[in-house]
Amino acid sequence: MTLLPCATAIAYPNIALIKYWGKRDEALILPMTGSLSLTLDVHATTTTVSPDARLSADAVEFNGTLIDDAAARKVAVFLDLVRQRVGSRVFARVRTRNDGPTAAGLASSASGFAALAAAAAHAYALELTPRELSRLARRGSGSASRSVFGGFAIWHAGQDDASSFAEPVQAASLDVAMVMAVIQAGQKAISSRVAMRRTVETSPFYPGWLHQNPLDLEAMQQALAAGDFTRMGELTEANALRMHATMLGAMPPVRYLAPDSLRILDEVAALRQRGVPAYATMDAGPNVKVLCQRHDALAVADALRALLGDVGRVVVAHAGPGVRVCE
Ligand code: 2P0
Repeated sequence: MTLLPCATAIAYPNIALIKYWGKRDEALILPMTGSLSLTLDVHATTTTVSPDARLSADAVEFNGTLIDDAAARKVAVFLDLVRQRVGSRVFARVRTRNDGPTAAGLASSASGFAALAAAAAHAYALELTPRELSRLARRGSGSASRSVFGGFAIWHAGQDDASSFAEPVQAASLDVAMVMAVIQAGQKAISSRVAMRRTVETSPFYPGWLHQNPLDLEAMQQALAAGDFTRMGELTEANALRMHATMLGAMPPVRYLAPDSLRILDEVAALRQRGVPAYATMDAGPNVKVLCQRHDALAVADALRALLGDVGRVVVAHAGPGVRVCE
């Protein structure tokens, strides 16, 4: 087999409108329920994988610094999956750069593993269809399965490795924006992986989530097909709050939302009162993302900036592309 000298891939984060929270199989990263997201056009991850027969282990560089921690081990375990499939024993140099904050509940693992999957598959000459690439990215991080695709993507829960993949969802319009209020750019206090497990194992509200989430997913698909923005927004905000409610019921409770998160939720409600359709969603961190129509994005961003002052940073994003290999 001829190894290419290196391959670089670029991927973007995605924000789930209908969330993934909880695994059925931790090793294969099979989710309890399906989810649906919007891939963004900001905070890209660019990753280069260079197999090198002289290496005695994978060498992982993150934002210019060689790392040797849990994140580096996750990368090495992921590369093992690729090497097993092509029968290679050659380690690789991995250089990755995040334009946005890392592990702050802003979907850096989604862009990270989507980029790594595409770059590694290319570098080790593993030919994959987009669906197979989505399944591979899922093994690194569940939400990465969705960042393989641009725009709206649905990740089917599936029954097994073969049936759990994401694919694009056709929407009547992509004229939406996601305005992100970054109130904390540092690493989250508890990883989503640990928080999910605790929620599944201890929250008495989790069965309610398992009942409701497929209904929300179905309703969201209908809203997207109909181009019904109001319905999309209502479902987005309700689903996010349902996810946080289920984790608040865990023991010990998992609380990602901070006082500033709630202030933003109030401001989003006030925007709606003033006739601007805007809806909030929050992930595994205190940052709030506001879904609105493209023509309202600057008004929403101005309102959030006025509210936050020096406390945070506001970033306007739109629908972005799927992962691509650049060399
Ligand atoms: C999501 N999140 O649907 C949900 C909503 C956070 C809240 O997917 O354990 O990094 O690597 O599969 O994908 C974040 O969790 O978790 C996430 P793993 P992941 O976007």
